Amino acid sequence: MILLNLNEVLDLGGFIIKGLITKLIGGLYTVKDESNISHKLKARGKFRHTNESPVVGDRVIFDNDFILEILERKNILNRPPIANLDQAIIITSCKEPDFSFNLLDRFLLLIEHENITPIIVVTKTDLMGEQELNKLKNDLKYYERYYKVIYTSTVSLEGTNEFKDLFHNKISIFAGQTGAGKSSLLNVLDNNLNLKTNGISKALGRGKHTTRHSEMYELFGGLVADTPGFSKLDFFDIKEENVPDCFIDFFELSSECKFRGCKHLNEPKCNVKKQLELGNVLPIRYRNYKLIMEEIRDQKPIYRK
Ligand SMILES: Nc1nc2c(ncn2[C@@H]2O[C@H](COP(=O)(O)OP(=O)(O)O)[C@@H](O)[C@H]2O)c(=O)[nH]1
Ligand SMILES: [Mg+2]
Ligand SMILES: [Zn+2]
Repeated sequence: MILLNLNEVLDLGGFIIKGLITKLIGGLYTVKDESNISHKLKARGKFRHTNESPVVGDRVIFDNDFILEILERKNILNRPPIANLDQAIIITSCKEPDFSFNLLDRFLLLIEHENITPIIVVTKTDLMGEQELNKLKNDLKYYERYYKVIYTSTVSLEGTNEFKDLFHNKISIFAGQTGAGKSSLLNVLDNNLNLKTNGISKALGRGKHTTRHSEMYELFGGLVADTPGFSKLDFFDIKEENVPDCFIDFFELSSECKFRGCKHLNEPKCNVKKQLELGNVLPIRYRNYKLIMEEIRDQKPIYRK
């Protein structure tokens, strides 16, 4: 990536300015400059010859027609491609689809691996009976030691006030399974957004291609990207040896493991396994960790261009 000293660039003339990509659709970028004016631009041809095409969230240098340079990225999520994220809002539903700790732990791994702060949102609380919901909340207390957890419903409107202060000056992504309620929640948080939801698009006969392009919306003083839903959560970009530190509860406990680099599987005097036996680690969390470690060990490399 070519890094430019912005002051030098601005000295070159008045036509070159700095902005943030907020939308990409069919090769056409929307870039907002520092006065919040939108520009419709294409990427300069040279990006085609590198693997570094500009993506939504990139801060870029541009002229009247083209994006010229990408400024240094803080991080990048590959699928969907979004750069410079401050936080990821993991949307998981109580029902339809059923709550899954496995899915939650998979999302947490992917997000922690990119050094993005996760926030856990449990949607559709109206669809779960009181007893079942209380049990779920009790299990999720374990996660609350490390992460913010919010319970919401677009029907009862539970929890929707808790979002007001979350987005200010931040770039956030709504991540979660298709149908978990991402777009619906965004619509409730800001009725001007009018995002398509599954229910509505089905009624229009458009099937499930609800959120195709990448776009960020202004919400409570920040920018939020809705995503098409990750139906395939794979770990091809993650190395087995990096997984233990991405489980932040295990990372905290690992200072008391006998071996440095302990994978918390078969090593003797492992503090994670000890705390699991003592009931201080959520069993389903450890089970998911083992499944993910096995999956990453067994996965075949895939070939990308
Ligand atoms: N009962 C109930 N249904 C919801 C809630 N949130 C979303 N839904 C429904 O769940 C379906 C999928 O929602 P959508 O926002 O499109 O999910 P997305 O794919 O994650 O964006 C739609 O039919 C919504 O009406 C909720 O809080 N309660
Ligand atoms: Mg959606
Ligand atoms: Zn260990």
